[in-house]
Amino acid sequence: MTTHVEETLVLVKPDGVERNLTGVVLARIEAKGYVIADLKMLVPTRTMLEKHYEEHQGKPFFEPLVEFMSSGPVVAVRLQGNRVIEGFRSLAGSTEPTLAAPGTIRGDFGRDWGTSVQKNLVHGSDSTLSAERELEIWFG
Ligand code: RTP
Ligand code: MG
Repeated sequence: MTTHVEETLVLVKPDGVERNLTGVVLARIEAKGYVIADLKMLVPTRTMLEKHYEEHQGKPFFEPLVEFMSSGPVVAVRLQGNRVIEGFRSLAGSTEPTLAAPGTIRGDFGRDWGTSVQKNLVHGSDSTLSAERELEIWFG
């Protein structure tokens, strides 16, 4: 497969930061060989989150999600690497920790079992378009 260097936005969500899993997430990212090009910790504003999650506006989990994401500090990472968009999502594992494979971040550390899938530790952009849009929101 040809080299295809991309950038993506990774977030360690408030549950990940609170549970002292920031280091674990960064270690897995670095072990995979990805480059941390920028990194910061912040409590995101409602305005940022409404933009970030605009595709989910109107869904029943939107409000609780915005509430949760603004409940504490988040670590935002600008990540670079070969096919890193898909690659990071495979490191993260399935959205629902119940179904996430062992060896993935959510599979190994996720505890948000059941119907509400909110505290799943990390976010990763899902396409080049999303990555560009989201990096603009979080890093300008
Ligand atoms: P992410 O955007 O966080 O990387 O996760 P994803 O692509 O795997 O999941 P997505 O469908 O984009 O959903 C974004 C986040 O919303 C929360 N969520 N809750 N049914 C629910 O209660 C529900 N569905 C999604 C999760 O925090 C998910 O990561
Ligand atoms: Mg998503």
